[in-house]
Amino acid sequence: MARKAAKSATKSRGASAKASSKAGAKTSTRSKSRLNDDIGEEKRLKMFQLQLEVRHLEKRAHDLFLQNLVKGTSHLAVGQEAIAAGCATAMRPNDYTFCTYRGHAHTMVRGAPMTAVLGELMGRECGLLKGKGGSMHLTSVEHGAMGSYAIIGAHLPIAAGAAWAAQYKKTGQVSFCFFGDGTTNIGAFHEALNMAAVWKLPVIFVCENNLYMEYTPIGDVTAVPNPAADRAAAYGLESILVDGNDADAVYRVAYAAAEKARSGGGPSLIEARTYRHFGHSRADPATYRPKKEVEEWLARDPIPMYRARLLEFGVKENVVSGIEESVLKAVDDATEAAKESPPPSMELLDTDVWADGGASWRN
Ligand SMILES: Cc1ncc(C[n+]2csc(CCOP(=O)(O)OP(=O)(O)O)c2C)c(N)n1
Ligand SMILES: [Mg+2]
Repeated sequence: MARKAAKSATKSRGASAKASSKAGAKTSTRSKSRLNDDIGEEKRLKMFQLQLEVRHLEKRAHDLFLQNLVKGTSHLAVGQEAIAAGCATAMRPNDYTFCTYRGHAHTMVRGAPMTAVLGELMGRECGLLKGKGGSMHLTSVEHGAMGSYAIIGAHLPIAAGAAWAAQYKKTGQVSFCFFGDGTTNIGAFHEALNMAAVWKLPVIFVCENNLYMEYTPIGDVTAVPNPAADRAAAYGLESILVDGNDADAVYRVAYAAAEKARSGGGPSLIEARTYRHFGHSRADPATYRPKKEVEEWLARDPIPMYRARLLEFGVKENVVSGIEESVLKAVDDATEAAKESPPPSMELLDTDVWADGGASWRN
């Protein structure tokens, strides 16, 4: 649970109330008040769908790899879906997302089409980057997904730069920057946080603490138990620690942080505790993790927990299973469409490689 921000996030919000009263017709009166709280039914169903989309697309990517249809490596976020879904639901369409090589989830939840994501993983022309980027570089500027960065910490100053541009132009945009626990031990993390705090930039740093940096437990190499939350005070920021397997909790802290950023209150640092179900990358069977630890976290799988909450709050079983079926069908359709797309043609070899380096963009 977030220590402080969740409190401010639970203030009533008109926009979601309107949407949820419409969707509330599907539920019993008894449960209505629980379902249609500050989050509301519509946003909850959206978060459920987003989590499922990420889960099934990533499992499909794994299957396609076993069939030798996905080239190169990939880093799955299976188990971490609630963070992407909760944050995306708190964002406005023109907000920015910066993420790491573990970025399929963060790119998809901004609206990048499934076929284009799977096509990119498979190196096909229909891919987001015409098949020339692959798993670790998913980008969709039109959806606000400003790139997946494979150099640890590299994107934190870039996300702060985008926030500075938004502040300067007074656009009201917020920059969301996702990274892992291991990243908190690298210089760029501290440099970006310091600058962002000094300049009160509208940037939200989200540390997805999945307890491991590659094969090393973060606790073995870090002086404090909560690698991001315990360091926030060094930059004059409040300590925000949230259950990263609970989409509602993530949504609340992300929404509060975005409101604060948009109103000139400066950056936030959110630490979301979670766990990856697979190894670091597909080359890693993850045998270094204690069996009990794995079992405890699998029992806290964000998706079954969220499904149970929806039913408990009064959403009908057929509504929930309808979403599940439609997501599976969408992943099947996207897989077939991506398979039908050819590899990039030779003519594409030198397109989108250089930015227009001329005076047009400098001025
Ligand atoms: C500057 C730099 N150093 C080392 C690496 C190698 N490397 C790739 S992933 C990784 C671990 C990162 O762990 P974390 O930040 O917790 O992210 P997670 O993979 O758990 O999402 C490392 C050290 C790198 N990519 N960049
Ligand atoms: Mg990690």
